[in-house]
Amino acid sequence: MARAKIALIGAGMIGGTLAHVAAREALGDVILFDIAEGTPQGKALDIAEASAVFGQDVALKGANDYADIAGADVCIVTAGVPRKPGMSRDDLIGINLKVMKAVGEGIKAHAPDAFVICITNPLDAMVWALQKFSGLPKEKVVGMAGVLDSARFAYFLAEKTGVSVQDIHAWTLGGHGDDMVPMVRHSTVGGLPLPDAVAAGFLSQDELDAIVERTRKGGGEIVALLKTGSAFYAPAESAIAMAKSYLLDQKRVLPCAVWLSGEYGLSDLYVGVPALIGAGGVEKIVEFTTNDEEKAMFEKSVASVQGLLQACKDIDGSLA
Ligand code: A3D
Repeated sequence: MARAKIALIGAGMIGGTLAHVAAREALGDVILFDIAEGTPQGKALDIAEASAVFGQDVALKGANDYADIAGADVCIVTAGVPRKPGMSRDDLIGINLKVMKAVGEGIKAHAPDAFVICITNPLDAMVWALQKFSGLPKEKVVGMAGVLDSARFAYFLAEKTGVSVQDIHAWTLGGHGDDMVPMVRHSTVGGLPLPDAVAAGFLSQDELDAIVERTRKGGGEIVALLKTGSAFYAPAESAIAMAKSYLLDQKRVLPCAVWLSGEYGLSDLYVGVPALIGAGGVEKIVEFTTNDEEKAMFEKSVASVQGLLQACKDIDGSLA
């Protein structure tokens, strides 16, 4: 059987890491596409040479022409600019919206059957714009943010409680911004919902509150440390988990930015909720029950996303 074809649109920090992980895991042949000449070719050749060490038979190619993504099964989009210290994700909207238009048109022309995962920020608005510009079916265009935000939440919980990350299930919902909603009642340590884990002495309420706050600002913490860009290892791993669920029809339930049409009482926008990803793309959306406090936090986060969508419509009238 032919190997899957994975097109990575954007060959920067996340794009290069995606190529490395996809090749090591032999998920498929990799096309690294970028407007910068030499970067995708150099990274593809470097990883191809590494494949002789890690021993996987996959092909890697760098490209500056969209024709090279033809027939891709999966496209992962990181094209655009990341934030620097002092910037919010929303500051990127003007530049990255134009990039989404070019990328959307490229995918529409050359890889219309692909499952598309957007990572470019501000995420919930960029994935919405990418779906509109590409015209691909809504269940085949998703945004990666929740897997990353939930991974940060899970890691901080593991670090504090001393429980293996494998036995922690953490969930964040809402938009990918500082008002995202870490779902304390739905997240578990060793099977115990977090309020029960506090009662059982795994961590104190103050420690849990601090972890929730650190999760919300987790992206900014890395930006402040790196100074030259934003996180790339964990974002790449997160998108690979989503791509794998699609390619291998794993039907994992992962928090992703997906198109809502009535779920959670919302329509016509992308926002982070648990979604079942299989060979059909987004096959099901899981609706968590929310109490009044969670509902209010979710609504605040959704209002931020709606503000970003309005900003996109103001910049590009074709989106209105
Ligand atoms: P970076 O290393 O700058 O790579 C971006 C690449 O995009 C560069 O190689 C550019 O040359 C390329 N590029 C720019 N314009 C185009 C274009 N029109 N067509 C093709 N390629 C183009 O950034 P990065 O990889 O660190 O981050 C990429 C994006 O992901 C940024 O927008 C980040 O803000 C975002 N990001 C999102 C998350 C989420 O959880 C959603 C996490 C971390 C980063």
